[in-house]
Amino acid sequence: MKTQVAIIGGGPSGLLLSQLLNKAGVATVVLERSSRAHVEGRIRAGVLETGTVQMLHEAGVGDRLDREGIRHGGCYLTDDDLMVRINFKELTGKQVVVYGQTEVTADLYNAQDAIGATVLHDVSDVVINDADSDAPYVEFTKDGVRQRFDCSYVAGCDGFHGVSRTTIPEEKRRAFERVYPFGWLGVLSRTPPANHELIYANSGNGFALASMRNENLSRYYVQVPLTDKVEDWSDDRFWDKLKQCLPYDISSSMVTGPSIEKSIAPLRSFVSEPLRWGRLFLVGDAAHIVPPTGAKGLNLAVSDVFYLYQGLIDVLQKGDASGIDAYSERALARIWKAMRFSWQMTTMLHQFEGEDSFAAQMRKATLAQLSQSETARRELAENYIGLPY
Ligand code: FAS
Ligand code: PHB
Repeated sequence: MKTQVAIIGGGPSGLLLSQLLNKAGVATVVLERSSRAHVEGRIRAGVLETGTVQMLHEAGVGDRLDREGIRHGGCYLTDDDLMVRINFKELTGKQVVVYGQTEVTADLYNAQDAIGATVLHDVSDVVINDADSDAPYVEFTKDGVRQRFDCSYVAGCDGFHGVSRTTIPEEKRRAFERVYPFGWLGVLSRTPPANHELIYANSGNGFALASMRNENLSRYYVQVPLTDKVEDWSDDRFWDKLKQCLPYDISSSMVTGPSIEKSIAPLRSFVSEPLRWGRLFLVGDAAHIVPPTGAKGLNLAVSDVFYLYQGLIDVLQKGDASGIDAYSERALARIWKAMRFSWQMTTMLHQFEGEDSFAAQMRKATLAQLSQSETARRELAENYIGLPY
């Protein structure tokens, strides 16, 4: 079987790339390890940058987002009871949209159905062959049958644990990593959000995040040691911890309820360079991971797609390879800025085990600086709403 672009991974980056390429007349196949139900059931990111909203509209999946997405003109950072509002609209003229990655994925799948795109689920043993030649091909097993697609290019959209990154010979790759000594315990509950805008809380009891999906679906996180397991955390224990981290004005009035989802995600900062090897391109989490403190993970995957998709169209339809030749350098320039912001937000808001009193004072001083300096708030706002592509 032949296609023009073989896309490994049917998460948001793979689906968005497939949608944009197919809309331009480029043939693709998406090879996804999991079932569609499993992919659509994942609960992950919640905040979309302006650029992401624009890209989803360009892909033709912006209608429900416009109807159901919640526009946020700001967010709060807190230090115990000190609440600092970062007014995105006033400081940057822009805002973000709260719309879960779950919904983005569902919209992309429905759009792929509508154009008859080829998305194969439950594939296994994907192997990318001859990526450094002019005739790459991918092999995989589907329904017990070993199959092959010959293609012109391969997009590795298969996340941190996929096969694409490690298809690039180790000696051709450079990895940069910081693993944080804590994770986020996340809870979804059918309760009204504790606040109308997100709260990133730094407190003597650790970090917490109060987010949402809609006016009756709240998403919360608390910092937990990496050794903790979900079964260690009853709902009551979670709500007690969350309330210890949030400002009293918020915790004293918030509505709690049974969790409908509870999971622990580890935090790491990671980049693998370069993003290209021959005719293989790495996209999204296959190339980089950010701690979710800066709400950048999904949004970076989308900007990678922005930098790659037009280049693939140009080389396949006009023979112009300048876009794909520039992809790695252009995408990495934005990736590293988002990496820095996510690392800064994480170190600014979390307690590190064994840290000395000086570190705690630095966190307090950073929050105090934000509360007193419009310049400091503008720098944070510019990064949070998303740096230009
Ligand atoms: P994804 O990991 O979403 O998709 C990769 C796809 O490839 C998956 O469907 C996988 O099944 C498939 N795959 C893997 N190996 C394969 C193989 N060998 N063959 C075929 N298919 C294969 N970001 C935020 O901004 N905010 C958050 O709060 C947040 N929370 C997160 C929580 C968790 C537990 C995780 C893991 C990530 C979180 N992220 C968050 C980041 C997340 O949203 C990613 O940035 C986003 O999913 C990136 O999309 P993709 O690059 O498409 O990768
Ligand atoms: C979420 O709503 O899941 C969310 C929001 C902002 C973040 C991380 C997660 O920074």
